[in-house]
Amino acid sequence: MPVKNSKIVTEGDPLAWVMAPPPNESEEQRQARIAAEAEAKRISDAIDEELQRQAKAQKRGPKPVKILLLGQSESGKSTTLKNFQLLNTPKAFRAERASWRAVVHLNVVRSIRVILDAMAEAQAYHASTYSSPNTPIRTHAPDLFHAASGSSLARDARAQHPPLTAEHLKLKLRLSPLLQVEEALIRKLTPVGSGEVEATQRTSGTGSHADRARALDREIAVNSQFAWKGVFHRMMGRNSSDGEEFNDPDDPGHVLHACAEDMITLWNDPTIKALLRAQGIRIEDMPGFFLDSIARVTHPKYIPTDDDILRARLKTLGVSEHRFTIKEGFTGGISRDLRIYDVGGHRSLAAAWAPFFDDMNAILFLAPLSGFDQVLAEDESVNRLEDSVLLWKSICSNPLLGKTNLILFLNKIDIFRAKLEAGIQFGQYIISYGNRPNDYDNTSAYMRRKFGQIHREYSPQARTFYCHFTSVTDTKSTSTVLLDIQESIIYQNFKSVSLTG
Ligand SMILES: Nc1nc2c(ncn2[C@@H]2O[C@H](COP(=O)(O)OP(=O)(O)O)[C@@H](O)[C@H]2O)c(=O)[nH]1
Ligand SMILES: [Mg+2]
Repeated sequence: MPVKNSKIVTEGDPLAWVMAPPPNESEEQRQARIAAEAEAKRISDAIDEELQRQAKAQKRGPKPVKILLLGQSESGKSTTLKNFQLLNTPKAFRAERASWRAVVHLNVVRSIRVILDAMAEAQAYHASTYSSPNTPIRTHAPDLFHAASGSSLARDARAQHPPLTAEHLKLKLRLSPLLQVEEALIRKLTPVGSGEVEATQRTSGTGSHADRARALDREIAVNSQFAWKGVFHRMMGRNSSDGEEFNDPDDPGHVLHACAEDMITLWNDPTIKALLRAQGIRIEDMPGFFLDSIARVTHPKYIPTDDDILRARLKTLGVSEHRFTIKEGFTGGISRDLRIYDVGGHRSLAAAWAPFFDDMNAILFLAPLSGFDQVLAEDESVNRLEDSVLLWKSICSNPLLGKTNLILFLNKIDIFRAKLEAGIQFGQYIISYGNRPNDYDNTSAYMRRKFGQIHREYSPQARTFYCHFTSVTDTKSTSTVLLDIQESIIYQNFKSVSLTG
């Protein structure tokens, strides 16, 4: 405690005696002493401040561990984030279940719309060949699901459109209310003023190719800052998490429920299946595929399962940060902050990634192998897998990221496998592969080598290549990989802290 009045010497207080100024102090000495005391106080205060700061920092825990998710649109970034949530905060993840119900419904309606549009195209084709057999077949391909160089194949196949019966057309008519449901759901997800959205209003629907391409290419996108989950929570009954019926009369789920049987009939119809095949459309590989579970997901008491939430597709725009606290044995019981950054949007938003680059502990890069026979929705001249390779190259070679751990997920291997098994030729799209065997083992190993080579050649300095074959819609296998990643990143962080002192 500073001595307030140094002239008073208290008997029996040795400290006061030591601190007391000498009895015959000159003015000069007094000034020097006061200056020395002031300096001592300044130092003491500074130490106190530092101790307080350290105590606060200790309360906050050590520096957070940051992981950035990167990859082209639809590569599986948001799905990976959902896996992190399921792994670290399962209760919070499940509390949001009911909100995902509307997204699943939107996905169902979208798939049905793809079928209805394919039917419209078949009708238009038959009408035109009937009235004028020489009318050339229009081949504008909504190439989301078409072969990159397969337009001519698709054209030949389209000439074999199976004709639709009156029964089909009746089904089509009965399902038309679903289109209004889609609009209602989109309106709820993107209310006026919810910020930047890329709303997919259905075009007036003349059934033209241009309309169809527009409708297929443009997808509803929600700004990551918009609390869309709250919108759907309000629609539920009080006990909805226990399977209580959704009690809002405006709930679009009612129309879906009423249309369920017709949707099932349509999806299982052999002519419709042949029609989709002829047009080169594989709905089962599209994001948000639920047509094999229509009865379940349109049930009035339906609450999405973990798997459903992982399969549900909702495109987000903007960057969102998600925080978790990890308490694991391997951290010695200390809790660590984990922050995951999900970057939504198209390639054009890649510039928005830059500010998040330099202080990341790791970048988790997703490259969906299944995209080998697809082109980008935003640029039909670019093959999706090739785009992933180029993006990977730019991340590897970025000098700002020279010291960042890069973890590669060669994703969507389930769809990749299914495509190879369906006879789609890898070498037809990835020319350098040539005519090597069209099986999973050879093709996947080839791509792993390709990505690894780029990593080796373009990294500013040598670093380890971490690569996993994943299907991030599979929670079980993904959780093992993510746990491993979390642990090793945290461990590395500890290592670097202890090395620097
Ligand atoms: N079958 C399958 N679907 C996947 C896989 N990864 C993601 N998806 C689906 O692909 C769609 C797009 O994924 P999303 O995470 O939204 O991609 P993002 O645009 O990168 O955030 C979603 O419907 C996912 O359920 C996968 O490994 N297998
Ligand atoms: Mg996303």
